[in-house]
Amino acid sequence: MARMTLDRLEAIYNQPLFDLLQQARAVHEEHWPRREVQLCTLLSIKTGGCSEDCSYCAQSAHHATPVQPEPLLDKEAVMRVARAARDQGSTRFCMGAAWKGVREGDKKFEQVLEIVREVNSLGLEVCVTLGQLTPVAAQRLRAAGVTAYNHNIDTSPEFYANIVTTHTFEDRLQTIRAVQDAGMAVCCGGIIGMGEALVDRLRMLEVVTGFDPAPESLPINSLVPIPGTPLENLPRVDLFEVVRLIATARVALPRTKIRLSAGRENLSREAQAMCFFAGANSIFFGDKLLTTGNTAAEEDLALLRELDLEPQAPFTDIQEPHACTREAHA
Ligand code: SAM
Ligand code: DTB
Ligand code: SF4
Repeated sequence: MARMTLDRLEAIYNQPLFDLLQQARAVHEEHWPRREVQLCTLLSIKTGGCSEDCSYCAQSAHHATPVQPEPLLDKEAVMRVARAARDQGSTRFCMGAAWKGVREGDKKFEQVLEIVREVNSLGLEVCVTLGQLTPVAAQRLRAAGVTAYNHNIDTSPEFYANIVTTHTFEDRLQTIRAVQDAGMAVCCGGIIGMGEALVDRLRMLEVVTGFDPAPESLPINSLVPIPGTPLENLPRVDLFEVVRLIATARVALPRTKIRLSAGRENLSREAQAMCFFAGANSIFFGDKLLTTGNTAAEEDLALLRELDLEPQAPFTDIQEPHACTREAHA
């Protein structure tokens, strides 16, 4: 699908809510198994002490947050979590590191490659988010078995400098291009509730709809205000704004998995049901995100049961990574 213009996105978003929901639901049912939700486990493999000043982030060294920096986890520690994730029903394992970026040859990067190879053997989709990548680093991650690389644009190009000054929006796009050129799927979304306007949220979607291929997944995070960050006192995003954005994303990106991400802990069961109806088909599963809490796993499973939804079944054949190819999205 071609890039959607801002005008078009506004027209979709601003429909009467039930019209928007009906449109999104129809698109969803055309492209996805109607009851399936992917469970993804998230693990911070290297926490805190990050050189970047992202104003929402608990892990930035620029803000005095409750997070204590920790070194890169060793492979066995990661594998224990990954095996438990698989046994609990997750089909995707996402590892995050609080780095500005990585390049080939770095000792830490080699350690991450080793971890990826091993996690890959478990039959899970493997996603990593390590900051900026060089083209060669991207190729090496792909060769090690990474399915998808998460690199969010987070907001509109216009608003970006209000939340980060240590790198640019264009830097983010450059890494995303390196990921695509290496043949990995792109996981790219953003955060709402950072003081941006509706137009920034839709401009973010506009940029993402212009990716070729379309992103394989789009995380929608609601800001989790972190004490000590410049955004610590911002109010919670209104549920209907979250739902409208999910529905608009579903219409604009029919084949992209939409992941209801940070901030889910603050959503009631009814609110989450609306998000699933609007097109969200993936969640982070497990009691912790990177540094903040998440809904308890048993609560999530109980909610899915009550809504007659099902966790995505384990893959029986993961030989081919689920990366989108340019052809598949032509
Ligand atoms: N350092 C890497 C990077 O910047 O891409 C990876 C880790 S970063 C924590 C991954 C994403 O988590 C961010 O792009 C942002 O969308 C989301 N995130 C981080 N802190 C958040 C918060 N307090 N509330 C909501 N989303 C958050
Ligand atoms: C994404 O978009 N959200 C996840 C994942 N990608 C890496 C991270 C959410 C982090 C929430 C704040 C925290 O736990 O520090
Ligand atoms: Fe946080 Fe990633 Fe920004 Fe570092 S680059 S401060 S880990 S969001």
